[in-house]
Amino acid sequence: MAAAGRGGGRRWMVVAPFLLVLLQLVGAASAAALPVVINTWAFRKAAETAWRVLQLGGSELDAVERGCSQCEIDQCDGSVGYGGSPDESGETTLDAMIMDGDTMEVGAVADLRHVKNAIGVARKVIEYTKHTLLVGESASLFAVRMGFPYEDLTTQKSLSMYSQWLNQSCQPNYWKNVVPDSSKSCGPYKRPEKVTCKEEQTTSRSVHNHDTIGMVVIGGSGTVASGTSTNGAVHKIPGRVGDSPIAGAGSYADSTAGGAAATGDGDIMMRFLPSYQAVEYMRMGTDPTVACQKVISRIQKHAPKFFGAVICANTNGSYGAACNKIPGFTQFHFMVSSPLLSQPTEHVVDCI
Ligand code: SD4
Repeated sequence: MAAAGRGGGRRWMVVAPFLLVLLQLVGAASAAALPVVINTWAFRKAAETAWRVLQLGGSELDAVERGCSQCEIDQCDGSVGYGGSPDESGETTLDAMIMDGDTMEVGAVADLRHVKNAIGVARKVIEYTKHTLLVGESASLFAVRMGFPYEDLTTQKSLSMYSQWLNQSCQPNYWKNVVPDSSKSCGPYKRPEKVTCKEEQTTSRSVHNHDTIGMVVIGGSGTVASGTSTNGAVHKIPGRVGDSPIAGAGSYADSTAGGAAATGDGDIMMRFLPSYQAVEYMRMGTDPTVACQKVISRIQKHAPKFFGAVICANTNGSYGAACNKIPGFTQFHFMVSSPLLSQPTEHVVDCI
């Protein structure tokens, strides 16, 4: 035994330096897990743009802004940027936010009209105001003062979506308990003389009518930034604002814990502040995938059929996602860029 022990000791002396080098390599590998860029859906060009910005020395906020702007330019899935999701009057309006996880500053715009680069305007809210959220035409005026062009967001596609919707008696829509019966005819709607509370009608949410970009960037030193951009929900009631521009709902960033972003039925999801909640779970040491799953299950308890997904990343560079399983939506695709991947890579999770 003793001889074996001495032999083991000699072997150890030989092996130790190699082991040390190996440990250093492993250390380097985990350090190399940063930076990380993660974004909702398979929006590859947005992921590539954000990653490139970081590689060229841009800040985490720059990466989020440019990545989401890319989707606004590309009109990702028709649900981001101009020419998508016409509201009940046929207009496209935009919601966006950006958050700095170092300073906890947020810039956001909601119901933004006539300006294409919503997340660009949101960034200007951080840079040039002491506010957090600007809305509607007043946000557009602010944007123009910041140098953004004032232009029509309507396209042939959004016009034809709108006229098709009018031709099908404005179905589906987001009204309930009104006269005339909103499940059969167009408005204008009014409150009925006598309120008979009916069961909540199912809304127009289909899996394919909204695919907001939400992005989280964790820089090499652990600085977190996050952001979102969307044109919201198709045929929404004018004035409707979703979860995307709301800090803690659409996204949340805190450089002492991590970042998260949400996509899906904002009218439901924003009631639960899922991005804030996910970051708080990660702060307590919960793995990002589990953090995402936990916020999805919290919403599920109240709204089992909600459409939605969340992405999560912590300051070590670990990441994950989760989604609520409903018919037609059983898997969620998202993009990840990291030094451990040779290129921005599409990931998929099974919904729970
Ligand atoms: C909204 N959450 O306005 C956004 C839309 C979305 O995937 O995320 N679509 O409700």
